[in-house]
This record gives sequence, structure tokens and C-alpha cells, in this order.
Amino acid sequence: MSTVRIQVSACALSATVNHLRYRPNYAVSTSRFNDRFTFRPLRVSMSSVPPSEPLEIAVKASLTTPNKLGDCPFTQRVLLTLEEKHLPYETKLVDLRNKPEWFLEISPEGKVPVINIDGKWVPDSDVITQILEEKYPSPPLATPPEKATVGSKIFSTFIGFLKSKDPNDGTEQALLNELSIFNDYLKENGPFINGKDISAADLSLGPKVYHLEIALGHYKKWAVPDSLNFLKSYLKDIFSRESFINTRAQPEDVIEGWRPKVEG
Ligand SMILES: N[C@@H](CCC(=O)N[C@@H](CS)C(=O)NCC(=O)O)C(=O)O
Repeated sequence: MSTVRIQVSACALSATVNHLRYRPNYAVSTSRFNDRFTFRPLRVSMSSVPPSEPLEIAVKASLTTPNKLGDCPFTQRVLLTLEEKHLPYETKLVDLRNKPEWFLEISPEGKVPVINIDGKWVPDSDVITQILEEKYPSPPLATPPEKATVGSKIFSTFIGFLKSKDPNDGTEQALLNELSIFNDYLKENGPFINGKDISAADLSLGPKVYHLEIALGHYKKWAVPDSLNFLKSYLKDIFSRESFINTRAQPEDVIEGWRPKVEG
């Protein structure tokens, strides 16, 4: 098992009264004797203080380079959340082509990311980021519910276009439509989805559009049109953040990761 330790020194300790509310959450407990997940309420203890030990997180390993992070946008979303909240973490690289026994014990579905929070292994980036928000509310990253789905059709339309073998099947236009809608939204509401500050929805969408740019550039010789200038500057802002640079996959891994979908 490969391990990378990352220590973050600075941590914002302020929490506003708004962040002191308790909201119930759900964790997944896994059992060796039962392949299904069981859901049960989890009381998340809120804290502005970072954990004394780095949070362990199992992530996809690179397909091309030993001991490097791989190309999973859901994993990057969680790593971005940890980075933006200045939480120390320790990645455990998992070769998803040859899943080790220790990994299948903590993640019976065999999926990354899975993170250890208070001794429990929690899968799914939606669940993980919600728990991190509740447990470590500062700086706040929650996106208001009415904005949380902005841009959410971009990833599926990207995959449709990437997999398409027929240039006239409308998949390119479907993607362009979604990107234009998002560009117009940013023009009115930007620079980020929730206005002036980055939030959870950007941390989810950013890695997906990073994959889109690399995969479509490689397999379709396609690029986001320059006319979508609000989207272009949004991507530039996100991709140049330190958190993004620290957690991004290598382009060659993104290309390899999508190959089975393109050639399959
Ligand atoms: N809904 C999950 C999706 C996680 C997911 O699909 N992860 C992929 C890698 S990006 C995975 O582990 N796939 C299992 C495999 O490739 O065997 C989340 O948001 O965390």
C-alpha cells in the first residue's frame, strides 16, 4: 500500500453562529458478512479544530506512474474539500484494476473515494463532503440548495459526446447547450456558482470539466469555444488554485482512464 502524508499548517478557526447548527447525517457502516451497505444515522461532532492525525483517504492510483494519484473526479472533489478546509490528510493509493483485500474490506463496493472519519470508513463523495462540512464548518463551503445543481448536466453530456461515434447524433450540440447555459449563469451570478466565493458545487464541477477538456482535446480534438468567455475564466480560476494543482490527475491518466469508454 502506498501512502502519501500531507500536513497543512494553517487552519482557520473562526466559526459563525450559523455554522453551529446540528444537522443529522448518515454514515455507511460496512460488514464483512454482508455485502450491502447499511445506512444509519450518524451524529457528527462539529469542530473548528483540525484533526490531530491526518484523515486517511483511499484514492485511485495512477494508471501510468507508480506512487502517483490517479484520475478520479469524485476523489479530487473530496481532496479539494480537504485542501480548501486546510485539513491534513493521508492518501492510500489503490490500484482499481487489482483491488487489494484491505481495500475491499473498507469499501465493499470497491469504489473510491472512501475516508476514515472517527474510525468509520465512509464512501461516496456526496456523503463525505457533507460530513466534512458539518464537522469542519470553517471555512464554509456549502452551496445553497437552489444553486447546488447548477452545471450538473455538463458531465453526463460530456460523456455522451465522448462516447459518440456519429458526428451528427446531436451529442456535441447537447454539450454546447449545457456549457452555454452555464456560461450565461456565470455572467449573471459569477465568478463562482455561489457568487464571489468558491463553494462545494465548484469543487464538484471543476474536476469534471478538467476531465472534459483533457479527454475531448485528446480523443475529439475539441475545445471549449473561446466565445464562452465567462466559463473560460471560471475554469482558469479554478484550475490555477493551489488546492486544484495539489490534487489534479496527470493528463496522461485522464486520457488512459477514459480510453475504455471511448474504445469500448
Ligand atoms: N458516487 C460515487 C462514485 C465513485 C466512483 O464511481 N468511483 C470510481 C472511480 S472514479 C470507482 O471507484 N470505480 C470502481 C472501479 O473502477 O472499479 C462518489 O461520488 O464517490
